[in-house]
Amino acid sequence: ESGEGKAKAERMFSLMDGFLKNDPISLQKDILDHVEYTVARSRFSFDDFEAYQALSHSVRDRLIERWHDTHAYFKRKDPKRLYFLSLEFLMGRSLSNSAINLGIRDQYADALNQLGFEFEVLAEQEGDAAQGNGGLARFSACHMDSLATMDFPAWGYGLRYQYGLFRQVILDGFQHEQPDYWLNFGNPWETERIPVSYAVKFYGTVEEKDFNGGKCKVWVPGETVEAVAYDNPIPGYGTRNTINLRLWSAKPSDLYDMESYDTGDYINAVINRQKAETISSVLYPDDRSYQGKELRLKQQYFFVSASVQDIIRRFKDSHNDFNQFPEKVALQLNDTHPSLAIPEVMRVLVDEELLSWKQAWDIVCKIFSCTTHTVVPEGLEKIPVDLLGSVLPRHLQIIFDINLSFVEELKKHFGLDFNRLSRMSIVEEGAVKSIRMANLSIVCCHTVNGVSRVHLDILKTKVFKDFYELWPQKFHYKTNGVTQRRWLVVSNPGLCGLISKWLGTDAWIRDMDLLMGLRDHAVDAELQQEWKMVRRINKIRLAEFIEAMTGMKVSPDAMFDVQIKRIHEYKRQLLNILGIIYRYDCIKNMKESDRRKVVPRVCIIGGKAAPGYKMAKKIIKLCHAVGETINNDSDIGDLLKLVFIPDYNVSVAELVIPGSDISQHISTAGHEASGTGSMKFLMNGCLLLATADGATIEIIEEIGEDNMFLFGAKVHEVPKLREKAQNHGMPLQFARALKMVRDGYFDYEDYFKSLCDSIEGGGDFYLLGNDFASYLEAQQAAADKAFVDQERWTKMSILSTAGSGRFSSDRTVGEYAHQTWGIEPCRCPF
Ligand code: OX2
Repeated sequence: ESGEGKAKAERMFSLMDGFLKNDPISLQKDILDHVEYTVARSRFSFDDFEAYQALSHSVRDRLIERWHDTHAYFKRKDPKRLYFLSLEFLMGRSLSNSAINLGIRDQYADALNQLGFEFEVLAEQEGDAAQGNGGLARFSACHMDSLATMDFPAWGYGLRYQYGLFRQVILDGFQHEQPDYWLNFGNPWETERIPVSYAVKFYGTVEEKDFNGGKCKVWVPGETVEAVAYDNPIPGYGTRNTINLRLWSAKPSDLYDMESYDTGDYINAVINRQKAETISSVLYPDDRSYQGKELRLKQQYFFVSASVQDIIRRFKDSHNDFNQFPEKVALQLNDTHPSLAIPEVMRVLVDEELLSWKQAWDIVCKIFSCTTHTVVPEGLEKIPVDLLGSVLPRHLQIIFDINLSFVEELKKHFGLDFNRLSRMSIVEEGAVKSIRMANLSIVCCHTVNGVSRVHLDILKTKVFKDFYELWPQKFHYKTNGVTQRRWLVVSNPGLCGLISKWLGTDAWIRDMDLLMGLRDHAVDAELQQEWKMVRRINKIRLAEFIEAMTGMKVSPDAMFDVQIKRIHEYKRQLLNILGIIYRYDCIKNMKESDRRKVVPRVCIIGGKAAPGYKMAKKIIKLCHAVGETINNDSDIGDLLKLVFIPDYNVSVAELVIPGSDISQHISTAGHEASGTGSMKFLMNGCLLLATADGATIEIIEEIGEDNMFLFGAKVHEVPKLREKAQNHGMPLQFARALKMVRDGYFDYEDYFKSLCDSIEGGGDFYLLGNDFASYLEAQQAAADKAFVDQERWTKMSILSTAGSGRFSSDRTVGEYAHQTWGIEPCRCPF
């Protein structure tokens, strides 16, 4: 810069005190200033919540500082950037994670102590940011953490929902949903960017205009909504890099329908404007069934359109040749939810930037990649053509045009194989003509990634078989991972300290493979002792939590057996509950002398059911009904307890996982694309009781079959077994447990009838009957027996943690960066 600009910059710089300081006095001053000036309370009188608010603003200041530096650095270096588009981000709480990643958690804890507060207690004040459903949304959150930590120049883009995932309230054992108006108490982590806003158009018509001797299309919208950016800094660990998660919120647009004001109906005109905001109001709580709803479509397009405009604006800030676009931009689609980005980029390039169709198409084919999380064809998103044509008329034309060339290519490749053409076409003919979003994504993305090795096999041989035959080179997998920063460092400080002590370094927090070093100490008596101690403290903490949530007292001496995840038939919580019923029945019929040999167990189940998913809701009720009987049976006492933890979310997981002995990942083989819960338990030294499904197959390779409890049918056996299940009866023990439910042993027999029928009358699609015997065996022979031998158990536990390195999202993101996105680290200097 020269002249006036330079003088101004120098003056600004001279007014700066330097970077924010992190010594205890500066931190205390900072917190108190925020109490006074941000929270507007007196520094002489404020409560825990106000202290939390002030504390998080103080942390936020530090995030913003680094975030400015990071983006200034990115701008200067102009590396290829990754844009990660996802309709869901399940971030959970931010305070501890941010303070730890900034490397100043302990300094804050000291500073707060001197003010008479405890960091941990204040951290509990924060609500959960639940802008997503489950695995897919945690995938986004873990990836953001890894991208920042590994210094990748990346941005996350999503939607800022006013209502996150519903709160689950249990009344008389039934799930009820309550809205999660999470912004009620403010959100100190976000920054509203009023100037960063874009008009997003809907409805209307497409007109043809003369242009340069030819024709061009002009979309004349019927509605315009403003997308306003909310920025959420994502700090990396052990680096100054702090990247951005930009979430869009819908606001009425100034361009909006001025006409209605002339009609005299002013009040209604204002109310109508207000309706624009509904686009970003609520997260859809069904995580794998899509009904082609108009609002959902508008949500998808809204966030995609704003993001694409933002990305193109950033590119144009420093480039004027779109041929360079693929060298500077990689766009990652998290499942098919953001796949409208494809026709949107085409539209902007052709209609607005006036590139030729061919030029635009070449660019599109180079920039997009996607991850699919789906295993079954029924889970694939479809949008009815009529709906798409009405909401996004120009996009429908573009999709048709893409499909036209695609079908031509197919004909060249496969000849006139009409069955194949109709299966592969982006447009599905039929009662309701629809657009298949997965087909659109595969056609336009250069890479399609599955989330585990077996998932890719299923994609290649079943779900996308035709496409695999056409483009084998497009299909890859990157086995999922989770971030050890949140799932170990934040949630299990005790174990974390122990690991660092025994490895002699905390470098594993950025390099999880180092955990392998623990293998050398797995049978060391001293480590075993310390390991048990840490795990016991975590169990006590969990027992206290259970008492606080449910009023039930459980003993930390018992084995804590946990299944926490969304409630789904394929995840087989029902198998777990029937196993518990069987165990209960056995204990009940035992002689007193045999009872003494029983390993006491606390079975813990948690998870939400989609509000419209009847079977899943019945499973929740069954869990409560069975718990009611068992927990109040004086014959049973402490030998068996069944606890349902309500309102399972990220923060609950952070508390439950470190305190679990065993965790269950028992989906019918071939149904869980990956599963990431298992990885969190594994890191925390909790043993897995699992089927060989999804990423578990790869976990077995890392830790060995001996260090977990494996059971059940294998993926390739499932189709045959299903046929068999149709024709054969149930194993005895299984039939007995089921009969107890059917006969009303736990009451509500009418309500549970359809649940029982789904197994007995419905051919047992998820093979509960088939897997029951081997499930019980794994539970009794393996788990119960192993638990009695605490030395062996602890060894298995240490080896689980030691073998979890591969399941860090750092590894996953590294593979994506290298193999799919073609991006390099860009580390902001300190
Ligand atoms: C989930 C998958 O069910 C799960 O197996 C996987 O680990 C996770 O995504 C992350 O990849 N919605 N959620 C998922 O798939 C869909 C669709």
